[in-house]
Amino acid sequence: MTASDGSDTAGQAAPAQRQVEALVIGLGFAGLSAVHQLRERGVDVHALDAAGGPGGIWYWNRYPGARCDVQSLWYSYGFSDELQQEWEWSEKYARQPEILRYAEHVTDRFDLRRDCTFSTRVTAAEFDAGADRWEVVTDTGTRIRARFLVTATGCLSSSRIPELTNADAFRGRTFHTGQWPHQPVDFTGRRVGVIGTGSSGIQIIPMLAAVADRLTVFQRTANFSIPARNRPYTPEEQRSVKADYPGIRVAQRRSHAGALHSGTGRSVLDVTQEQLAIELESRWEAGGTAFMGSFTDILSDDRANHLVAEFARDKIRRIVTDPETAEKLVPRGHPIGAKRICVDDHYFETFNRDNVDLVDVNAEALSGFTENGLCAGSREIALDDVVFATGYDAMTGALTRMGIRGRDGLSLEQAWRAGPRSYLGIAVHGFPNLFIAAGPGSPSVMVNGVMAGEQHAEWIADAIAFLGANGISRIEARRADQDAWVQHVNDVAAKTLFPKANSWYMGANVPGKPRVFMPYTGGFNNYVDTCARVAADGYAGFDLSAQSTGAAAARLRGSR
Ligand code: NA7
Repeated sequence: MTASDGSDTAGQAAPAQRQVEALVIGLGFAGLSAVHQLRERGVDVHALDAAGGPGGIWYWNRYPGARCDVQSLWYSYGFSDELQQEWEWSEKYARQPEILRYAEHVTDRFDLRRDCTFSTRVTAAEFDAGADRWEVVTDTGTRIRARFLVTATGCLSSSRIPELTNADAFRGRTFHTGQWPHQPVDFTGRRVGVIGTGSSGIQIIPMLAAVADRLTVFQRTANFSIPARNRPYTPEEQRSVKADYPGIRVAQRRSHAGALHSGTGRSVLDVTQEQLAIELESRWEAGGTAFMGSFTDILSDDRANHLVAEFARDKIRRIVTDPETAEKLVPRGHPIGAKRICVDDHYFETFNRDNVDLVDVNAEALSGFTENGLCAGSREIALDDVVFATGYDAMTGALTRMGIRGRDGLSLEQAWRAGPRSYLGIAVHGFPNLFIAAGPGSPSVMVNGVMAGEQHAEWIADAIAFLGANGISRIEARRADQDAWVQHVNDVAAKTLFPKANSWYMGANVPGKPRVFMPYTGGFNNYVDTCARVAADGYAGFDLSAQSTGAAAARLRGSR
């Protein structure tokens, strides 16, 4: 087991046979928070993670240039005022090592490690309907029986490497951004290829270009990206946020995406061309995703979106000096923001370097490896290293690969064959006592990830504590309420431009994956309210029962 500094990390060895009230799978921000919240409520909890330490996505994504695109002072936990007061973020958009240090700090500060087992992957989880318990098996041979299963396996944790022929023949090195080695990798003087121009590609490409002899970028879809304009936080900025942190956390939960960007509150179509240009220019200069929050209808009106997209396209044409390369880099065919907007540090400028080439794989298809590199169209491109920045089987991949079987032997993979269906993104009909943190059907990837994870962890911990206190051994989402929620998720997505792009939000990046828009776009604020209402109504939309007679549940419902 290796930590960010290369040293071993300690966690508890999971006993070969164990029984707990709640088993948490995954120790990224949602899982860490779930362990803490459950423990605070007196629930006997244990947690597992396939990684050698905590941090989830920030444990795995150690590639050069990896950093967050949400402001650090917002991308952090609010459950402990001492924690948020004592932790100092160095930069507006923290780098991966700093975020990983934060995750490790939280793990140690709240003594979570004693309930965590690392380097252990769940290979099967079956619901024992006779006992109202999950029977979980891991790759280390451990078996754990748990009343409640809490998956916190991340939306972007199941990495994808496209099938390219002859991969075994390649004599160079290959990497995936989401499975980066723990020790620094030296690319100095090498011929490097990067496949993929999503957020990860856009972050790593400038870093590699600075050291490689030649960098060849293989692009399938040109992406919109806003300059990050990252910088150190000033002591004054830190002080002013810390002085009002509790208020800021409330405001984050009252916001659409868990961030506090203020927009103009106006439609793109209600302002003059000049006003539009001034507003977008100032946001482009300020940097970051606040650009997308400038007007109310960028993600809901085609005409509004087109005007903003044209502004961003024009920027690319101005930055990139070779017109042919610029045209290749200009995104077409999807609305700006409908694929996740990227935030960069001199990405487009990188293509002005003499040592950088851009290959459009639509024009020159990537057919496979040779001993010496990659074949694109009719040519062989000699490479020493190939970096896959090719993304993830997002949102469902980690869940459907875990061998989860609910009531009547139904596998989650089967249940979601036509696309994920859930109640609130938290629970699935047919899978009693399973809680999913940041699941499909919840705001998850549309929201500041720490906030989304923390809110789910709290809600799930409250639910489990409530069930325990009331002698309820089984909770299951009702089919009708799940259907209504799925319909609502689809309805709100249909009012946006998101479904118009072939994005990983839609499952479009994985061949054969059903095209379903997976996250909830109705706003974090509305979602938080809905979850609170469901809990206040005695977990409306769920069937609750006690193992032996159901009497406890009947008593409980009667008392409300
Ligand atoms: P993304 O955003 O899924 O990007 C993956 C990129 O890889 C994207 O440009 C893909 O093109 C490209 N890709 C995938 N498969 C291929 C093949 N077979 N050939 C060529 N190019 C390919 O993943 P990231 O890791 O960058 O970002 C994921 C999220 O992590 C990000 O949104 C942040 O939230 C953090 P495509 O667009 O599918 O045509």
